[in-house]
Amino acid sequence: MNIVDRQINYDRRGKKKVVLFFPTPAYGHYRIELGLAIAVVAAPLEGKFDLRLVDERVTPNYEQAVLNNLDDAVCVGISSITGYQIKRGIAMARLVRAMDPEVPIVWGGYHPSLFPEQCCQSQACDVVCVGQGDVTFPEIVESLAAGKPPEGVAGSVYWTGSGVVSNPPRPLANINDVLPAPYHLLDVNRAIALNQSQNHERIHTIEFHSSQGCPGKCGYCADAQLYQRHWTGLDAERVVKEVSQIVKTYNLDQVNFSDANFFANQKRVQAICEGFIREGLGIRWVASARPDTFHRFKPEVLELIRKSGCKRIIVGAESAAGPVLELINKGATAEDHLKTARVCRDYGIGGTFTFITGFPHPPGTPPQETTEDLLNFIEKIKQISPDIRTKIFVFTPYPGTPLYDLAIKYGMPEPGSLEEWADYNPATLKESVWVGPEERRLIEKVNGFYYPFAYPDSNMQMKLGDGGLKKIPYHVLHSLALARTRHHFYNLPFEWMLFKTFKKQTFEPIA
Ligand code: B12
Ligand code: SF4
Repeated sequence: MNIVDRQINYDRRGKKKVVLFFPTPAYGHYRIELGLAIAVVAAPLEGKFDLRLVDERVTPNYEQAVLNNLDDAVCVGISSITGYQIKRGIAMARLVRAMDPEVPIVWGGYHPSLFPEQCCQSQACDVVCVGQGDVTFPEIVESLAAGKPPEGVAGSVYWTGSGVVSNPPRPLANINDVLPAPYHLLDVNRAIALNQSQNHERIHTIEFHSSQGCPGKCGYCADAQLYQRHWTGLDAERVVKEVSQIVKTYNLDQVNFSDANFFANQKRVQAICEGFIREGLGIRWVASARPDTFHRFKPEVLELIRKSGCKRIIVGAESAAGPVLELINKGATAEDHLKTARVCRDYGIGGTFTFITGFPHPPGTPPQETTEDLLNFIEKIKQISPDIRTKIFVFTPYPGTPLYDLAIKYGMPEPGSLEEWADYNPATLKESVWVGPEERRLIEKVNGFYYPFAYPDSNMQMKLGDGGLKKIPYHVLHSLALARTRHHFYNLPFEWMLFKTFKKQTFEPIA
């Protein structure tokens, strides 16, 4: 079918349902992080429409949960980031089309926001909500319910039989004007239960989004494109109130902040921590921090961060080589990473430092930093505190970022349609020209096995602790792994092969 053949009907007068679908976001094994995006965009429609939120990972019979509601649907909304989530979104869109070709399909999220026109060229998508959806999506729905396409709805782009129409962009909304995320529209208890049964989580953990955007300009990060380097945070009191509510409602032990940069404003962080302590929340929390700012926090604030339950910060260190840090515009140095590691150690705050290998460089030239170089630097961090987790990722250039443009310049082929983007993700980019198969295997070994065993965190230490014959294998693996990481010798990894045969799951989740 080509684009003009669609049987879409934008006149949705008399329809009452709004169906929102959150496809599985990533290929491979990830813990379930709530699909907050579809809840946030649905919030202003509560009470006016019959809302059906479906998460592929969580909702039982998710296909039927979408398809059974099409007869009375104003539209079906689909959320997506670049890569695998598109694949799953397209699969659902095809089922929707086959069942009822008239229902408009609206896409939103990072990827459609970067390529709205290209998305609308696909049979899987009629309308794109560009950027924040909290105001734009309700306006799209109201327009359809009034019998019209989203003509004039700022921030929307839509297909018509004669081409794609792009409305003017919508200015960024202040996050404080946005309604609280309606967790009750998602099946939170089931997501928690699934994380416990599938991901071996012993505690109740869910996500909270307390700010948006980031003033940073890291060359690989998609955030700047969507939020234009503008950071806004929910007022501290609102964070404390809403977090307290979800903690009580879902009997939570831990809250993971999914903010791009939770620690952007020291005063706000201080007030949030004071609020958590005042309310006696007694939870653990985890959030992302920039390596150049966290170690500059005042000692009394760092103390409050620990006291209020901060179990771990996630630090995007990415590299330790000056030229690479410059290339990626990190705004931090290797010394910043080490200082942040010392602060974590001194204040009893856990840390996960993430690194990236395989940044683009001109064909025929050597990389400015190899995985071996990263491993040398990781050793320095482990010497500061063995409790700090580390993880190396293989670089994937994300569209809308300067490093993506560089990768294209150096010869990376560019996907040309929504369907082609569906196969673009780190797990399938095995042919990445900047990281060979040997290096990939090395990364797999150190991430999932050698570092967790060589430098056991508190979980692993429990297993290594005294008593019982069962501890013996852990002690043997620990000694072997320690010797290997110290001497960078990973050939003939017999213990790793053995481990992989018996244990399906790798150690050390990021949070
Ligand atoms: C939670 C999360 C995940 C989760 C779930 C992903 C998801 N789709 O939510 C998991 C752990 C699986 C994940 C994995 C990865 N992630 Co991630 N992740 C995030 C994170 C931290 C939070 C997303 C979130 O929940 N935000 C809260 C909601 C409310 O905001 P939102 O999603 O932006 O939604 C708003 C709009 O986009 C829009 N909207 C969104 N959906 C919809 C749907 C409709 C119908 C409408 C109308 C509007 C709409 O309205 C919402 C409200 O304004 C973001 C960073 C960030 N802080 O945003 C990165 C981010 C989304 N991840 C990213 C990346 C790169 C990854 C990984 C590749 C990382 C890695 N190295 O492994 C992997 C693998 C992904 C893959 N394709 O294979 C990038 C995405 C870049 C891109 N071009 O898509 C981000 C932006 C990080 C970054 N700054 O670069 N991630
Ligand atoms: S600090 Fe993090 S969120 Fe901010 S620009 Fe860099 S990678 Fe993106």
